[in-house]
Amino acid sequence: MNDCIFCRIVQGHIPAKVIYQDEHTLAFDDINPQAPVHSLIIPKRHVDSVHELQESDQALLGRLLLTCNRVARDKGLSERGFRLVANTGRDGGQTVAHLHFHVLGGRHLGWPPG
Ligand code: DGP
Repeated sequence: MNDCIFCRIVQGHIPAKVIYQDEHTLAFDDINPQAPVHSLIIPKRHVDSVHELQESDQALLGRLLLTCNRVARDKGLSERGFRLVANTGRDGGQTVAHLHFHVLGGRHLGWPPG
């Protein structure tokens, strides 16, 4: 998708601070961090959101969560913990229509979210 910001990051057309990538996933730091650690984990293939995931995406979803875990570990969050967020749709606060998990950590995170 040419008009998708995250597809353009996957293609290398928009710069990003890439932390990790494999065949199917890409992890990079959020441009507008909300915590000392704030990274985004995305599938390289365009999927709009969690809502569009299919049965056939089971392996991709597993890979995405493992990449989240790897990023949290590499960012030093294993001991104190972290939060995974997948904002979905308008009420969920999703602003970029390319499936992504936020990995947030490095400070105590309040609950409930706003
Ligand atoms: P969400 O609101 O859940 O859709 O989160 C989208 C996030 O994407 C938001 O925290 C800001 C981040 N973001 C938007 N554009 C860019 C970009 O061009 N580069 C990077 N690194 N992050 C971006």
